[in-house]
Amino acid sequence: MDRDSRVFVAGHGGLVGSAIMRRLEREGFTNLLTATRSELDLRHQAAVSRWFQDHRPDHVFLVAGTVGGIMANSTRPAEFIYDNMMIHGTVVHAAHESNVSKLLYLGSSCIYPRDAHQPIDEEQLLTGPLEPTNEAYAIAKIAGIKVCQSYRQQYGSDFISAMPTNLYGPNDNFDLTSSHVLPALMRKFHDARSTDDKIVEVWGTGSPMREFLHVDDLADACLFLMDNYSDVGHINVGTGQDLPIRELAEKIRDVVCGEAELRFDPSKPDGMPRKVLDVSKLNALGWKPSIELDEGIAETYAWFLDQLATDSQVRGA
Ligand code: GFB
Repeated sequence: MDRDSRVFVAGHGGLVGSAIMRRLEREGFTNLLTATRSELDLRHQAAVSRWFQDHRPDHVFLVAGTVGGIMANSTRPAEFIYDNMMIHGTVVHAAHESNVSKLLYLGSSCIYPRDAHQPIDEEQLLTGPLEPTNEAYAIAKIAGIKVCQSYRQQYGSDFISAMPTNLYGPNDNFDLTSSHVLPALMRKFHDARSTDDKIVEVWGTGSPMREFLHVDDLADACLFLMDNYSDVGHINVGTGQDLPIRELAEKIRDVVCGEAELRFDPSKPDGMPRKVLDVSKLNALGWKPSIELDEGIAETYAWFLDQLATDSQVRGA
């Protein structure tokens, strides 16, 4: 990407979009295009096509969508499938219509079968049934990959797909009903600091294994892929290392509220037993993450405290 390229970050206000914006600004990109939800409803094809005709982006990071943790996915499947299928379709189609030179579409590691062989390589897509707690979202994300591939196949569009593992970092959602595990536990331990019993409820059994990537590492990978990857197949983005939820909870406790006690609630869903990505394809291209989980947790909590102290603009807190 040239520094004067017109770059549209679809979803610039979210966890991922805001990290990509920070990175592009730091790299000296000057023609950054954004649209708030009230300016442009990405689910409406006519509006999206018109916006692309008016703004003429050269590069697009398609990182917009309705996202959430295990509970939001299980209880709001209609929103997850409708919003995401529409957004992926409208943006890719408009990018094709207005001759965007390259588009990067971001999916999720939940596209892989529940019983996938671990670590999960890219070839395991569509080889078995999906995890039921996020099936609707996963189907939309798989459709996004296929939309990009179909436009490449029929029109020669340079549209690529990256599948990140579970993400965390600044600008995450800390609302306990819709967030992912890492911000949820950070918030719960933070709240426990001001209670007498200091008990923190952890959903499920604590045994599911998860992999976590700092969103600044993901942003770095997205820029890297925009410049260095143009294949039809999707590519995994992660650390290749996972840990049980119990250990994650202990790590967060040690940073936020050392004296807190964990209480597991097995009536809440565990979800996928394990989903660690095989990242050898990305590593072979020369990319690796640089932020260790311990460092990332400490830094994210510092950001959370800073936000609370300054303007309280923490989603869900
Ligand atoms: O992060 P999370 O919601 O997403 O949950 P998934 C990960 C694990 O942490 C599950 C447990 O086993 C949860 O039961 N957990 C423990 C908690 N305490 C909590 C808590 O307070 N809040 C939350 N949210 N979880 C999502 C998918 O699955 O991952 C999406 O639903 C997407 O489709 C996303 O792919 C990345 O990893 O289970």
